[in-house]
Amino acid sequence: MKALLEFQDHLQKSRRIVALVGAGLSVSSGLPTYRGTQGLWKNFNMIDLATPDAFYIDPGLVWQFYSWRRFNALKAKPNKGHQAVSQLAQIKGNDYITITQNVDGLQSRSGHPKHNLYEIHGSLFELKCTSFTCNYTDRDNFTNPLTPALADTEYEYDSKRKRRDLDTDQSISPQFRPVKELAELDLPSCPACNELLRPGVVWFGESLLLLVIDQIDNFIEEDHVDLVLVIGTSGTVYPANSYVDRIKLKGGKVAVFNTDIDQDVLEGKVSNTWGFKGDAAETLPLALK
Ligand code: BJW
Ligand code: ZN
Repeated sequence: MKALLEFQDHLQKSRRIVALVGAGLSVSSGLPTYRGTQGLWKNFNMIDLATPDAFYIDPGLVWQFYSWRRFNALKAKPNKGHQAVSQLAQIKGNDYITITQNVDGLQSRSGHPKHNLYEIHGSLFELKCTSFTCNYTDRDNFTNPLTPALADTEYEYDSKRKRRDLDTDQSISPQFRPVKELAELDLPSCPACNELLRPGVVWFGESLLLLVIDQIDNFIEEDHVDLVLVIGTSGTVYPANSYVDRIKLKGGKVAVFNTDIDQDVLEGKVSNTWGFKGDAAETLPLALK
């Protein structure tokens, strides 16, 4: 309780704030995280699904994975944690940014203003042409399924899940299971040049959009950031994980919202750091009010 009051006092006094968001925020909306026992990478190695090489080797497999992810994200609804973040973003305006690593679009759908939201790993609902000579990009494409062949993937997955739900009478962590081999002709193609389209997400080894990185760097460097909220992320992926240390080094305070938090943080032994353990969809609305 003391920690909560101290945090809320600092939140009130903070002029410039950053929120760094990860997959944990969407868990209570029904979407899995990446790592850990319930994570997306449990059954599949990310090297086989979320790298440019994976797409080059088997675009059909990778498209089935992303088609399934689009389908689940479209069914999911933003939760109270997304809403609390969006409200803070509305109130703080230009002195605030949300950096979300999530590609599910839920933060935006919860009413977050566009000008201070950065989706640094892209979006499941963006499509990009794979040709180097064509810069076709389709944003906010919510078509589902994207091609008739990808429809079968979703149907197969969904019917399996319903059956298993009925058997066990409990909710289960969704897992991706590709159902068939797909040829390039079955996959989304570019309306401008007819080459293969790819999901507009950032894979390992790929550069983040430099314009976005520059804007975030400017926000962090141009003036002192008083507070960084670290929400539902394992902090394993660069460059997202570097922002917290950069802010902390310059004297900013840190508040972590996660189901898994170091005991030292919880006991107040880490300087300038608060920890709020639990589902971020529940802890954020309480802490940010
Ligand atoms: C809850 C909860 C609840 C659960 N409530 N909390 C060696 C080789 C090649 C590259 C590298 C290398 N070493 C380093 C690199 C760089 C690499 C990297 O960082 N690798 C590390 C793994 C070592 N990074 C890159 O390659 C990046 N590009 C780059 O660096 O380019 C150079 C450059 C930089 C800057 C400017 C210009 C150029 C690109 C990284 C792209 C990451 N892409 C992915 C996939 C996106 C597409 C897709 O979705 O399929 O992004 S990977 C995946 O990890 C996804 C996520 O956004 C990201 C972060 O994951 P997140 O959100 O933290 O999830 P989890 O599962 O890890 O954690 C969930 C947390 O929630 C846990 O803590 C739980 O406890 C918690 N939780 N339930 C609150 N209810
Ligand atoms: Zn094209």
